[in-house]
Amino acid sequence: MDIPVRQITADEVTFFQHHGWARLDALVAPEAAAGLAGRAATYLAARDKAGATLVDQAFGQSRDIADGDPAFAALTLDPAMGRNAVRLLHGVRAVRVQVTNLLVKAAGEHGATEFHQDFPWMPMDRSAMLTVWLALVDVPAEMGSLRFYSGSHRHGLLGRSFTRPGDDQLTQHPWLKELELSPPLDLRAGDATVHHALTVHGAPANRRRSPRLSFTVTYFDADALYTGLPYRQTDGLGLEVNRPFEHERFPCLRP
Ligand SMILES: O=C(O)CCC(=O)C(=O)O
Repeated sequence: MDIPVRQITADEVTFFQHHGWARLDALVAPEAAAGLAGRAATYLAARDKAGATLVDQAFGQSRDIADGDPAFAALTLDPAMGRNAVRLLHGVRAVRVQVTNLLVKAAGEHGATEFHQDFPWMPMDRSAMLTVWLALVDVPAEMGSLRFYSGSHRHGLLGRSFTRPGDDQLTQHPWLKELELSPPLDLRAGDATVHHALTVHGAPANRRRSPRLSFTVTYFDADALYTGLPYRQTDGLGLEVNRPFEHERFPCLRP
């Protein structure tokens, strides 16, 4: 299943580097997104709902979806996705896939996604990492499209969230409210947002009856070295500390 991905513009790259996030309208065609939404709904319906973590209360997940599904694999490994990620992550020669995921946020089942950074959990020795969040259905702001604190990616590691109640970034660092909060975004199916792994982001609860469905893929600097930090995804893979992530779990995309 071929899903054409457009090349991002120079203005989008500049906006991302300045703000730590960007909106990428029509990254894929709406018809392609609709095809992916059908597959996503099937996977998400079959997911294990037993989890009761703070993350599980914010959204449901089907992690590593590109490992088993050819359409999501093709999208994840599309050379255009790799080129876009390399351009956004200034100074990076190539990227590897860190993780792919399907997310669902359903009214009545999930609440808001608290404001957090993605990087504090990661066993990489550098923070050049980003996540593309692709709307698979129309996601008006009231369904919980992401919000970002612009420029927060320039404030370094701000600590982990989702470890205990009340550890969202705004509670830990009230000064973040001095930064500009991105506007509520009305996304159409096929539109995406992209955020740096140090950018503080979150999402309100879904206030509509239909579920918010999205696909995410996270890319990181292919030259990053493994630090050995305990992390469920990398534990037991046999990665060597201070060596790159040369492993089939982290396919490399070169522009
Ligand atoms: O979709 C959400 O509500 C949160 C997703 C997120 O935090 C991420 O993709 O990094």
